[in-house]
Amino acid sequence: MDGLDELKLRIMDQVAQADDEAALEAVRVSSLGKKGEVSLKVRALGGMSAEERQQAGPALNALKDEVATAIAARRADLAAAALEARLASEWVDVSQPARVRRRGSIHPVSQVTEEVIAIFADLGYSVAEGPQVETDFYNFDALNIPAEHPTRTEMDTFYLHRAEGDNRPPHVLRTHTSPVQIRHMEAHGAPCQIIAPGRVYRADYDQTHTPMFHQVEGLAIGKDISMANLKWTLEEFCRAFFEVDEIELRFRASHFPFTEPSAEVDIRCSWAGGQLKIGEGDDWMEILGSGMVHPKVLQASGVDPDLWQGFAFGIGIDRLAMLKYGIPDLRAFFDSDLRWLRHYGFRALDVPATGA
Ligand code: 2NL
Repeated sequence: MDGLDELKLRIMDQVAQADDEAALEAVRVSSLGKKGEVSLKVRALGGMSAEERQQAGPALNALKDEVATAIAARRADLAAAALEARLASEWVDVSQPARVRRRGSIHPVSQVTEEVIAIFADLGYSVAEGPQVETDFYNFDALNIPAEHPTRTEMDTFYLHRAEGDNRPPHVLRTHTSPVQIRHMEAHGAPCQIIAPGRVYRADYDQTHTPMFHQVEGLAIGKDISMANLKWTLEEFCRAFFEVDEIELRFRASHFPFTEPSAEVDIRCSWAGGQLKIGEGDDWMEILGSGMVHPKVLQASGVDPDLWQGFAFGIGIDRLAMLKYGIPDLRAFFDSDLRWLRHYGFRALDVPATGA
């Protein structure tokens, strides 16, 4: 048929020139669409004689097929090229390190907790954990704290709300981690050497107190553990924690319901020039409370006080952090101020830094 070869070349050229999906669709409409050049020629077959139709028909059908095939092939090429371009532009190198400026830091409380755990691990202590919401039995009764003791009042202790007529035993936010140790003795008996670090709560807020703070308690129960073992253990701890070879501790008689005898422990220090130095000078600074576990406390924990005895102590973690790292204000500890966290925070690989 006249001009069919020329038409085919022209359409094929348009297909090859179409460089996106929209241009290719325009070529399809102008050739194979309802009013497209090829379609109009197919329609014209109707007005031809049978002879003419027999000759022109197959040639037109062949052209239609070739054009459709060429358009489909071009469409596939364009789609592949588009995917290729997208993959190139959206490529992410997942092996790149995180951006340095946005790296978080280890909170001083976490740092000191890890240090304390590492030091006591070297002395053979394992870590015990327990709930922060306690019954008044584990928080007070088992520790020989009498019903009328002032620390039990709502002035000092956070009580969980109870609906009218709810007669279950009162629950409190633990005021120390001692209940963790009671539960440990109850579950595992004696002997034991554990520390219990964690959050504790007291209704107190001023310059030196926050309603939530951190404590680590220690407990060693055996057949003949004495005050002498307590003194050595605390000296070893202070040497390692403050990274000072020559330290001196002073035991002052005190009173806690859960220990007998009880002692508050001071460490020799100097504040010359407003700078704290541990182990030298003529000042004494109180750092912890301790004593021999009261027989009634052992009894309440299911440990026979006629067979077993031992010592216990309690230290404030937040204050340890302030002393060791020169942090002045306790309240800033829990403000989540990013500038403070960047200044006093530690890098991940500094945990724990015990100087050992
Ligand atoms: C402080 C120091 C202390 C204990 C905590 C304790 C735990 C058990 C039994 C006996 Cl299970 N004692 N812990 C002992 C002495 C002191 O804390 O200044 N507390 C107010």
